[in-house]
Amino acid sequence: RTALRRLGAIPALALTSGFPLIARAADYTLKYGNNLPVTHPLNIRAQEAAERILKESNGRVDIKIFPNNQLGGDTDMLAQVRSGGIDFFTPSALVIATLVPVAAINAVGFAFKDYNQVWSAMDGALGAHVRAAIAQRRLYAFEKMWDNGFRQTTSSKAPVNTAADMEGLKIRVPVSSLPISMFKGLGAAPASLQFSEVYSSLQTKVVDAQENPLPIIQVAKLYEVQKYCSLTNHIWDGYWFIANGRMWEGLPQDLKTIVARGINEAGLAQREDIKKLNASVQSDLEGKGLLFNQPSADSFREQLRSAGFYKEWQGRFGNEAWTLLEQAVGKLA
Ligand code: X2X
Repeated sequence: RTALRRLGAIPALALTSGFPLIARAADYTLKYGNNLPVTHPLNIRAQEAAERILKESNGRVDIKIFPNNQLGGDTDMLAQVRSGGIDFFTPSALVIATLVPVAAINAVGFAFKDYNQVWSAMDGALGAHVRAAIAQRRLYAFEKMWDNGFRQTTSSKAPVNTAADMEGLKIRVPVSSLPISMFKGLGAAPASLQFSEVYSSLQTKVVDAQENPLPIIQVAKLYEVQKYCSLTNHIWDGYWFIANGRMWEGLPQDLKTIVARGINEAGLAQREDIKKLNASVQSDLEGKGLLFNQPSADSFREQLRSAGFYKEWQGRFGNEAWTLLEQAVGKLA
């Protein structure tokens, strides 16, 4: 990576050949891929972080962002960040759980009551437990998780008011076993699809429903192909900002400090952006024609309990992780 710059090849060529002096190449040109439209706060704050890191490193670290599934869907990007084809990726907890199963623990249905519970768990012992499991796969997870949000249910068919309304619902969920298990437990007919396929699969009625936080429903324009939005708040979901382990270990300590500070502080700002958006996004989406309803969590929780969902996932996550979750949110089953 640094060979050209050490030889001084680029500036010399630029001067002697009469071309205008070009900026010298960074020591580390790093690729970051994600699955969200450029207008989502995750991309806006990541862009700011990249600019700050370029400046604070005096041009040595240049992070290039590839948003909106430009480099492939989540499954592809997860493979690429493992192989080193890309340097950074922000998988949702549901997505990285295909590699690190315990990472789905924050997505247990109806576990978190509010953001105070979420951030004290994810910035505390539960988040540390998950980060350690991610590190075992030779990926580095930055300390501060970024917010996706509480997931809500949209449909082109009918509002969902109680668990009974889930019966037979053809609903898209991320490619991840926890939401499949959960929606089956609720009696729905879930289908796993990459996020890059969601808009078209709703448009062509491959599925009738999907579930995502309101800011995503807004920036991905899902209101164009959905009629009802039920505020089920069934899963809290966040993004782990991860780096390829070999790349991260090879970065000099001073640059690690600059990059980690830039990314973690941008993550904290991004959480605030989502919080502010949450206050206004519903009325924006109502203006675009989406019809809202606010179900109570009771019938869903009851149905999941009797379907054995909590017991099953307690077994799959193991008692250590489950205890950390229950310490944050109270007894689940
Ligand atoms: O795929 C989704 O639904 C999304 C965008 O929320 C995730 O990244 C899991």
